[in-house]
Amino acid sequence: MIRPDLSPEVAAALEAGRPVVALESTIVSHGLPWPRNLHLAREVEAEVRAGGAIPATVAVIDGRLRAGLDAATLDRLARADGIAKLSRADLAVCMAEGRSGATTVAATMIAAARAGIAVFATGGIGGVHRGAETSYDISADLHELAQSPVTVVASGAKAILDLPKTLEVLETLGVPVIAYGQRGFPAFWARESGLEAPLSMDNPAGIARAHRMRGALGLPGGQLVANPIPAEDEIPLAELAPLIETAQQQAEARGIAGKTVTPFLLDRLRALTQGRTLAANEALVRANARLGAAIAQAIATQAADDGRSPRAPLP
Ligand code: PSU
Ligand code: MN
Repeated sequence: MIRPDLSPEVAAALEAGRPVVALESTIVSHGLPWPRNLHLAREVEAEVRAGGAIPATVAVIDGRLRAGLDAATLDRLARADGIAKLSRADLAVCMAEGRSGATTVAATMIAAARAGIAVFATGGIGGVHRGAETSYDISADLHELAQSPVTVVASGAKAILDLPKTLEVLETLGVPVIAYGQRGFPAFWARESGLEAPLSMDNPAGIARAHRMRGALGLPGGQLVANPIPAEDEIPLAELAPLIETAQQQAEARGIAGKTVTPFLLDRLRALTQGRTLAANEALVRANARLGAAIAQAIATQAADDGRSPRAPLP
């Protein structure tokens, strides 16, 4: 099986059983505007390091799946010139054609599982879009959570999605959705969505034990850890709701569909909030990188304690 090319630092950490946190690149290439995207990509890596783990940003570069990128490659991804958005369906074609692309949550999970990286931190996962009952727009991220054995730390799903349907699909797929430190399922820019999360945990060691227990049971798939945005950075849902309506209508009016929907809505909301959603987005990704590092550390410690490999079982 093809595994990602690892940077020397990531390879050494995995070999020694030290904690590693995977990071996605779609948020850099397609989720945030230049040059703040490059700045954030670097900051998030620094945050993982400050949390005691090694960052492994994932992308496809000239046909090679890579985990752990040098500065020049991050720069290239941030400029997003000739960089495709790669989910599960796109990955193999992009690699076979020798092209370059940024990985979504789904594609990053595939790479992490094949590298033996147990934990992945990002902003928000894709989910069930509003109007999915007619558009059928449901992110491949949800199915990936049911297939690849990676614990994903995110701030829930963006309120541009249909959150109740997103939770229902995750339940159907058997994905544990664990709110961190509260009962409620967070809504990305807001700490509360008004929905209760199916599960709630409040320490990294417990989440690490649950991750390892899933592997020990032989269950495929990972877990979603939903970490609410830091209180000082949140934008309450009531404030955002009407703006989301507006952005949604603009997307419909322009016939935006498929994989361009999420980037379009994010960009519209940034404009409609004078950049506040962007600042909030940056803050929550940094916080998730920290929590991801703590969970990766706990998994490494527990694995060392019982003398087993810290690597996530391969699918
Ligand atoms: N969350 C963000 N910015 C993003 C995304 C999520 O704050 O750019 C990306 C992630 O890479 C996620 C993808 O996997 O959007 C989902 O896209 P789709 O709905 O097309 O599957
Ligand atoms: Mn979609």
